[in-house]
Amino acid sequence: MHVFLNGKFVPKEEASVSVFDHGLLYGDGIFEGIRLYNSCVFKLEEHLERLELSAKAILLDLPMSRSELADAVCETCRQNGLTDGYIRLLVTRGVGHLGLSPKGCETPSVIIIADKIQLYPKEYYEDGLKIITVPTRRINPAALPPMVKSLNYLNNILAKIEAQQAGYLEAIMLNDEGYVAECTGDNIFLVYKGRIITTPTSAGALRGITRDVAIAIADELGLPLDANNLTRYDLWNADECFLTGTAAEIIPVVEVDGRKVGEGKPGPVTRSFLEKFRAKVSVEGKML
Ligand code: PXG
Repeated sequence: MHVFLNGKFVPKEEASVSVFDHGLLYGDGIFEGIRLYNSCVFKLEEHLERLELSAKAILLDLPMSRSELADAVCETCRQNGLTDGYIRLLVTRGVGHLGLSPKGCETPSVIIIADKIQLYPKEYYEDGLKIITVPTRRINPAALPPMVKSLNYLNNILAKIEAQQAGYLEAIMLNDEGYVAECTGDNIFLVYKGRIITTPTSAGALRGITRDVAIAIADELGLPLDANNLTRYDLWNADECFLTGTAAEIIPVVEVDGRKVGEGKPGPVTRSFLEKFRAKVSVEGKML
């Protein structure tokens, strides 16, 4: 495997960064997780746009233009002979001094890794996922906007560990007010009486690229969609529930906090979202 590292393709074993990189020292940097389906980089423009917005939010000047980044992403896939896979694009603050200030960091590092992806096991797409609310709250937007896809994922990792300790694969994170924010690496949707509802970014949800795709699918299916504050009660009493994310795609949820969602199996609306999603992945993006 070859990794794109600051303009060069280097073998995996030699792809290393300095211990003085603020990405390592402080989690100071940003990233995108992108999928490659059938030689199509799904929603590449949208991912690069979000990367630019994250960069602006943390006052980081991207050292490459959008088209240079797009070319580098595609070339990394080609160099590794991939037609399907997962792409991790990272931009760190770069090498600097010990100390929080990014002033001494002269050039951000750009890293692109393209590899095979480990999905949730197939049975979860057929039988659905059981999830649980965890004690760790989603970080307050006034502390660090959850819209920024930063390299600092400890908040989500703690929630993931709590879910795993309880024997679950995924966690629901609430915000400071007790409303549902999102899951650790996925957005959440519910279906209630023919309406589709997801949580608003103001509640602490990332503006997920897959979330936007699901919003477009709701429109195509002619289903009304709202981004509203949701409580745990709303999830417990939903007809259907599903998660969206680059890694998970669209995955049905059949149990929340020990309460069966709907019939306790993936519902027809979720299935139609998944079907529409699968039809989009190898066409709505940039071909290699
Ligand atoms: N919320 C959070 C907090 C995320 O990190 C999503 C929602 C879904 O967004 P997209 O754009 O992917 O639809 C994410 C992104 C992984 C992994 O390896 C997944 C994400 C981030 C980091 C790692 O599973 N998901």
